[in-house]
Amino acid sequence: MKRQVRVGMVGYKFMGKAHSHAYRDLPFFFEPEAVPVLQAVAGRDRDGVEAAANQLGWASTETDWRRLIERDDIDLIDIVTPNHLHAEIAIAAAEAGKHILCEKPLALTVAEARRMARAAEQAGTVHMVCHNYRFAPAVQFAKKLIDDGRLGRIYHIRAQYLQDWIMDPNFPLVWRQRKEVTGSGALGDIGAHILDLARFLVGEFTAVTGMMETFIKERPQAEDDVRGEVDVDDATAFLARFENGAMGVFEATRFAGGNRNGNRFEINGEKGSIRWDLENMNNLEVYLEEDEKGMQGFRTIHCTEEVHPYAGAYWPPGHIIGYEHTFINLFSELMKGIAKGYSPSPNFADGLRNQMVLEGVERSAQSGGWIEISED
Ligand code: SOE
Repeated sequence: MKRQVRVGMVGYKFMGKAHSHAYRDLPFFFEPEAVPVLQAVAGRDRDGVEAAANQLGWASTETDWRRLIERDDIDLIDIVTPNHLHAEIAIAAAEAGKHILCEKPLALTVAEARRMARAAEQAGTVHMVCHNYRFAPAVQFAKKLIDDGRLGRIYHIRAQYLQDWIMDPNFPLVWRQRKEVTGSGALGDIGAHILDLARFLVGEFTAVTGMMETFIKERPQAEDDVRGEVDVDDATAFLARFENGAMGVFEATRFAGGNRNGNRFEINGEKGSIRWDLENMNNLEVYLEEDEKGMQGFRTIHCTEEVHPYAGAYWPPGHIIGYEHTFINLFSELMKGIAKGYSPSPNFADGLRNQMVLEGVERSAQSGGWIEISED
């Protein structure tokens, strides 16, 4: 009998559905060394969490997440709540000896992230942050090309995460729009993703300088129509320096009309360049200086072959996969880590480094200067 990992998930909305789907479909495509079991899902609203459990396939429900921490039939706590609850739940889970998967960004602040990372390390349990986009086969293949030296010295990364879901001034102050719940707006919610991709593909940040903007200053409250102040950024743009001397240009906004989920990057090196776009996620655009003069240009690599990481677990070449499969791929690594006793990257140490860059951009936007991102 394969080892089972009994999951207790806190939350059940958008990420709750993506995570539930990934746990359930993982064994279709991978021979996981540890098999996830949808043991319990927790949510404050009894009717809501019971309906979610029925739809998503969870064996039991709790209306207080603390019960999941107390239960000895739960091995892994999966945190898919709004950001302000991440630290309390993760630290309690670590202290109870549970493994932990936490949605991004890890925390509201560097101080919280540091406490979470320390608690997880002291517990000796497995911990990961759900930066799912690293696990698109094309992104993994980009990492292989870079690590194999195919691009040579890296000069540039320019990354954007463009959305447009709150351009209506009457869109209410949902939790992703309230600093006390989310920490920051576009910066921490979607900027965190492109920061993680930059750390994965280029390396560690050493300094940032940036700006943040809130275009619409007041919105209706989610529970009534009284307008409240918006205290988070609608958009951010910043520059970065990396340990390896590369330069970074980043932009994250929820006001790029027409871009529903435009998570994209281009990396330029001495020997070539690569480009990736989530909205075309199976493809990697590759340019190589070594190509014959007159025949040079970006070529499209369809990352659906055995040679492309994770792609071979799904369908024959050319049968593409989607957003939800990035979670399955990440979860295959999580199950491997739990079976073998290590925390695969991105783990809480990565989450802390990510939080340090986020906070650096916020401090720079206030001070106007460059902020050093030092070793923790
Ligand atoms: C924002 O709307 C959001 O849901 C992010 O919170 C997710 O992390 C991103 O993957 C999609 O957009």
